[in-house]
Formats: sequence, C-alpha cells, structure tokens
Amino acid sequence: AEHTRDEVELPPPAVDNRLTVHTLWPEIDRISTEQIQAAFEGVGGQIGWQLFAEEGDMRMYRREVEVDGMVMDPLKAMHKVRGVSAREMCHYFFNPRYRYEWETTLENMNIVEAISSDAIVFHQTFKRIWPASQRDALFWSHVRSAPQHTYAVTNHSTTNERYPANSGACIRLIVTVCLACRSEWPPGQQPSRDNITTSIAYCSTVNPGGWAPAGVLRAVYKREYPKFLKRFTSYVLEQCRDKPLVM
Ligand code: 16C
Repeated sequence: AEHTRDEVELPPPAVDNRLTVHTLWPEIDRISTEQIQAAFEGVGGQIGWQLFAEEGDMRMYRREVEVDGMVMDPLKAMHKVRGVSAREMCHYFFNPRYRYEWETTLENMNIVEAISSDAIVFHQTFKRIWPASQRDALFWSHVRSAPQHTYAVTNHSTTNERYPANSGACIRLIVTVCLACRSEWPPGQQPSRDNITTSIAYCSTVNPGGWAPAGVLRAVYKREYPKFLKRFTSYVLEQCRDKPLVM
C-alpha cells in the first residue's frame, strides 16, 4: 500500500491497549469524557460567559474567576474550519513533532513518558511574562475518537517525581485543556476537502500557580488565545493542502 503520511501516527480510532493498563488510565478516561462532553455544550444559556473576541466563525468567551486574587478565568472558544477533518486537527494538536511550529508561548518541550500511540506526558516551559516569574507545566495529553465523527485532545496537569514543582526558576502552573472537533458534510455525499466542515470547541482553564498581576494576565489572555486558535487552524489548513483527506 502507498502511504503518503505516517498513518501509524494518526490518532487511533479506538483506545490503545497500552493506555488502558497504565496507572493514569482511570483519571485520563474520566477527565477526557467529562471535558469532551462539556466542550460541545453551549455558552448561550449559561450565566457569566462573556464574548471577548470574534472574527469570522471564531468566537471566544471567558468567565471572570479569581481565587485569592489570582486570575483563573475559564475560556471557551468555538470555531469552524472548512477542508480539514476532526482527526487531522487533533493529529497536529497532539503530535509533539509539530508543536514548535504553531505554539508561540512555548520555550521548551520535553516528553516525560510516551505511554501509547494516544497518550503522552509532557513537561513544557513557557515564555516569561514580565514582571511575573517564568512558568512550567507537567501534563498528560490524550487523543481519542468519539461518536458523530468527533476527535478530541485533552491535556491535564499531573505530577512526576523526576519533575518536582517549583524546584527551579519556574512556578508550576496547572492546566486543563480540551480541543474537541466534529466533522460534518452534506448528507448522501462522501466527505472530501471540498465539502467537509469541522466545528472546533476549545476549552481551557489555567491556574497560574502563584502570584501574577491580574491586569497583565488578562491582557496576555486576551491577546494570546485568539492568536493561538487562528494560528493553529491556519497551520493545519496549510499542512493538509494537497494531501488526501484523512477521516
Ligand atoms: O492549548 C494550547 N497548547 C497546548 C500545547 O502546548 C497545551 C498547553 C497548555 C498550557 C497553556 C498555558 C500557557 C501559559 C503561557 C504563559 C506564557 C505566555 C507567554 C506569551 C507571551 C509571548 O494545552 C494553546 C495554549 C494557548 C495559551 C494562550 C495563553 C494563555 C495565557 C493564560 C495565562 C497564563 C498564566 C501565566 C502566569 C504568568
């Protein structure tokens, strides 16, 4: 068979057995299920969600949440992209090979544990935001398929003895992120680059882990989230151009 792309590296259509025997599996399964379900729930009826960025089909909402003066605003973004599948979107978000190409907040990324084809533990350091201390994060990342032509990546903070928090120059931040994607195409047709539309729901909650000025944080948030989602979606479109659609 002819392979135009490393198909073995694409998000698998079913959970990898190596993951289901790992000690993190019960947590990964529970949190991923919750996150994917919540991702497609609207923000319409819910109190407190405010629209803060809108461009084309992209809409970003946040809820102002402070705990002991620390900003932990949850973010929810909706977008629509034509010409790429949910599986392709999640492939580029999950696979570390592409991360430096679209992730502009990243300073350094390390693979702590490659659990399976669909789960990896990462350590990342981020660019410093003046005047706060630099941040790092340690999180598992899991990609899975779900009903209705859906694929999703969930990232959630964890711990590891080899990577203790707050031991060096960095303050450890705590993150929960879900990128959930659902593909649609006209009934009675085969999906193709010309007729497929993928709806994206991106949810993120970042606890800065220690003091950072609220005003600076909200300004960074407002600038960086739209920048990320626009950059990431156009990166995937560019990568997929002239390649056969992978469902
Ligand atoms: O989901 C995204 N990326 C994934 C792969 O990297 C993964 C990452 C999650 C970590 C998100 C936390 C990022 C904190 C960055 C702090 C430094 C920003 C410096 C920028 C200045 C040039 O799931 C895409 C993530 C897009 C992140 C947008 C920025 C969010 C800022 C939230 C406030 C962070 C508090 C930092 C305290 C100083």
